[in-house]
This record gives sequence, C-alpha cells and structure tokens, in this order.
Amino acid sequence: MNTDGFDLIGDVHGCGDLLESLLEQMGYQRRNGVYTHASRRAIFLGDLIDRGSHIQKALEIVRTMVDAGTALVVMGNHEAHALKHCLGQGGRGFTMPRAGGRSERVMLETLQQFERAPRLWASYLEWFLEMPLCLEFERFRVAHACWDETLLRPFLNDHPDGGIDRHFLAAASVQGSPEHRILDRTTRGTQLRLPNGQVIRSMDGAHRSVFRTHFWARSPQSYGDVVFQPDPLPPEFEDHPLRDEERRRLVHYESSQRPLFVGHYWCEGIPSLPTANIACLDYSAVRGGRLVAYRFDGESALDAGRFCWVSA
Ligand SMILES: [Mn+2]
Repeated sequence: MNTDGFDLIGDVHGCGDLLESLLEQMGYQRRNGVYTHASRRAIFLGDLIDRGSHIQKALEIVRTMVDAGTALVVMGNHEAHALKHCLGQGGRGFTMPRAGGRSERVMLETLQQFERAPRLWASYLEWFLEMPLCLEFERFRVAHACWDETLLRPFLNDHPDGGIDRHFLAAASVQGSPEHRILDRTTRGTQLRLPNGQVIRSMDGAHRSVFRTHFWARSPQSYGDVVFQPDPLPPEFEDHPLRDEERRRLVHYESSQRPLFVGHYWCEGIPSLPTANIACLDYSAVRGGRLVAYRFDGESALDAGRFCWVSA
C-alpha cells in the first residue's frame, strides 16, 4: 500500500462510536468490513479497552484494521494490565481478576461487555500480546506514555519490532526487573511521590500519593515544572523544589529528537503541543472530552493545525 502519511489516534477507551466518526471524518471508508484510507494509515496509541460503553466495537474496528494492514497499534497500560490479570499461568487459557479487587474495578466495563463472549475476549488477549511496546520510524516514534531512550535502545536492539512475548510478560510482573521497568516506563511514564506521605484527591474521587510527570522540561526546578495530569497539584506543592534524587528519576526527551506521539495523560480542552517534537493525543474522550488524531506527513516540527477530533 502507498502510505503518504499516518493518522495517530489517542486513547479510545471503548468509545467505538466516536472512533467510527473520527475515522469517517478523516476520509477512512469501510471496505469489506475494514476501515481503509486510499493513501494513509492509522496508528493507535493504546488503551483501546476499559471504561467506555462500546469496547467490543472499538476492538473490532482496530483489530480488523491492523490485520488488514491499514493500521498499527502499540500497547497501552490497560492492555498490559488486562494481560497481567487475565492471561493464565503457564500461558494457557485465561482467568478473571479477583472479584471486588482493584483490577476488577479497572476492567469492570470490559469484563461486563465480554461476559457472554469469553472466547472472543480470550482471542483479544492473545492479540494484545502481539502489540508492540513502541514503534520507531525514520521520521517519528510512538509509545503509549513515554520514550525513555536509555531503556528502549537496548530493548529495541533485542526486539527490533518492539514486540514482547509471554516470557517477557511473566518477567515484567516482577517489580524492579528490567522487563518491568521497560513495560512500566513505556506504558505508564514517570511519576513522583508526594513528600511526607501526603495524598491528593483526584477528580475521579481516588486518593493518590503520586502524580504523573512529563519528560520535556529542560531543567525543571519544582514539582510544578513537571506535573502532567488533569488534576492540578495543590498550590503548596507547585513550588516544591525537586530533589536531585527525584530529578534523576525523570526522563528527558531532547528537543532535537524526532517527533514523538504519546497518549495516556487525560489532557483537556483544545488539543495543543507541549513542544515542537512531542504530541499527546489523549484528550479524555471517555470522560466527555475529545477523541483526537494528529495527521502526520513527515514534518520535523509538529503543527497544531494538524490535530483533528470529534467531541464526545
Ligand atoms: Mn493509559
């Protein structure tokens, strides 16, 4: 297929109906049941499942596109979470998360919507395992949450297509293992813990002792310089100085590197670019925000005029 450009699409989270609208708006047409564009391909940034009300539809659209070669996809933390909690020990069959546990709450809508289709769900779990953790092209890169070159370069040397397998997944369930660091960093990014055991209450009502941080501040001085999440830090933490040890745990994606596309961060409002070489495409579609795409044609400086979206 001739590919003139790529349409990168943010976290769908079960918004299958919005996804259809977005694809149609961008000129994709359903041919033999597969959304296809005459000259472009889509790239999904992960987190297709959980939370939304049309999860099966979202998965069907994306898997048929990937199978037909009209789209690519990378793994999100929600697919990684589902694999971790549902793929049976020894790689055979699959299990349900513990009733009433946190995993079950995260996966509630997915489990409910697949309640009568366990074999279909099992086939999607197999498919999640085929999703690469990241994609690297000559002119751009893709990851669900973060590109940490020091972790990903050795990983890509061993796994040139970015893919993992059951052995990698099993190793990644051990906290602190190299596999865990790669999977966690790439699909969840970096976080910092609030000092002195303090917690913030986020918009979804949860109490959190950590906050999500970004990876493009040149020389960050305070928590406020690196926080990246819809919940603002309480004012007393905005100016809280970063300790050296915290600064060392952050990642920095240089402004000279090729453009990078991520999702994951529940942005809000009109899509905008944090830097000329990084675009976040998660604009909280499943919370009444926007399902956002960026129409990339190989430019080295990204252009906010290339965002395109449908509102929930
Ligand atoms: Mn995510």
